[in-house]
Amino acid sequence: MPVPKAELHLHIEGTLEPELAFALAARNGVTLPYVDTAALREAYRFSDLQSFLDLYYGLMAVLRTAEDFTELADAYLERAAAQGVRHAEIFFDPQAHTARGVPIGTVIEGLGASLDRAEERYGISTRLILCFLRDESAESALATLEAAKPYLHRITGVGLDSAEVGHPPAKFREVYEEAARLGLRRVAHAGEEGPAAYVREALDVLGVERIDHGLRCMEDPSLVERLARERVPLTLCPLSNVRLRVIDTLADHPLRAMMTAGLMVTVNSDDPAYFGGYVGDNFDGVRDALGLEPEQLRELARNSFEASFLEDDEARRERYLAEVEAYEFGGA
Ligand code: ES4
Ligand code: ZN
Repeated sequence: MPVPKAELHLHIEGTLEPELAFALAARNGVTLPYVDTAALREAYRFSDLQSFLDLYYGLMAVLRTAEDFTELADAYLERAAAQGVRHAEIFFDPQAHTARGVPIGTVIEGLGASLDRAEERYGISTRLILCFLRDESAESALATLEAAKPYLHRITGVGLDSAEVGHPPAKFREVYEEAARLGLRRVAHAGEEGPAAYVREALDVLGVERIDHGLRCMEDPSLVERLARERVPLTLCPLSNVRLRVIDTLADHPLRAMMTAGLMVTVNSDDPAYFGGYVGDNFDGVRDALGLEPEQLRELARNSFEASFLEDDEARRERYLAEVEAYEFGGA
C-alpha cells in the first residue's frame, strides 16, 4: 500500500487515457486524427508546454456529455486510489469545453456526479477548482466565472493555467478579486515556463494561497526566502517537467534543493495520461532519481494534506495526517 497522500495539482482533462478517448470518440461519432491508441501515444512527444497543449485541447473533442465527464473522473479516481490518494483537489478548464459548445453545467454536473460517489466508492474526498485559460482574454475569464455562479456550491476555488509566457498573472486581477468576493480559494500556475517574477505577481496581485509548479522561483533567492517564510505551498509535478522539457531528467529536478531551502513542496501528477504516470509514479520517480529517504517521502505526504483546502473539515485533515505518521515505508 502506497503512502497516503493528497493530490493538489491534477487537470481532470489530463487524465484522458487513449483507450477512453477512442471509446468516447466512437460513442459520440467524433473522428480522431490517429488510427489507434498506439498512434496516439506515439504523438505524445512534446517539445514544450505549447506543443502539449495543442494535442491536449484537440483530444478533448471526444468529451461531449455529462456522462463522459463522469466516466473520465471515475477512471481517474480509481487509478488515484490505487496510488494512495485519499484527497484530490481537481482542476477543470471550462473554457476548453464551452468553446466547443459544451455547456459549463454539463461539465460541472458530469464531474459532480462522479465526485459525489468518490468517498464511498474510492475512499477519496474531493474538491473542484475552476481554472481560467490564461491565453484567453480577461473578459472571457470573467464571463466564465459568471456562468459558473449557479454551480458555486460545487466549486472550492479558482486557478489559472494554459500557456504561461506572455500572459502574466496581473492580466487576471479583476476576476481573482471577484473570486475572492465570492469566497473562493485562489491558486495559479506560475514559474513553470514563466519567470520567477510571475510567482511574485500571482502572490501580490492575485492573492493566491498556493503556487502551481513554481519551479523557477529557484532563480530568485529572495523569492525563495519569502516563499519559505510564508510557507506558501508549491505543487510540483516532476514527470510533467521532464516531458515538457522544463528540465532534462528527473535527476535534475530541484525538489531536494527546494526541500533543503525550507520550501513547502508537494508532489503531484499534472496530466498523468500524457506524462507517463499518476501521483504515486511521481513519488517513486523522485525517490529513485533523487535518492529520497522515507522521512522525506513522509514530509511530502504530510505537506500534501497541510497544503490542501480542508479548512472546512479539520477533523478529516487530522485523520489523514495521522495515517501519514502511522505509515510504515517498505524496504524497497
Ligand atoms: C497544464 Cl502542464 C500544464 N501547464 C499549464 N497548463 C496546463 N493545463 C493542463 N496542463
Ligand atoms: Zn498544471
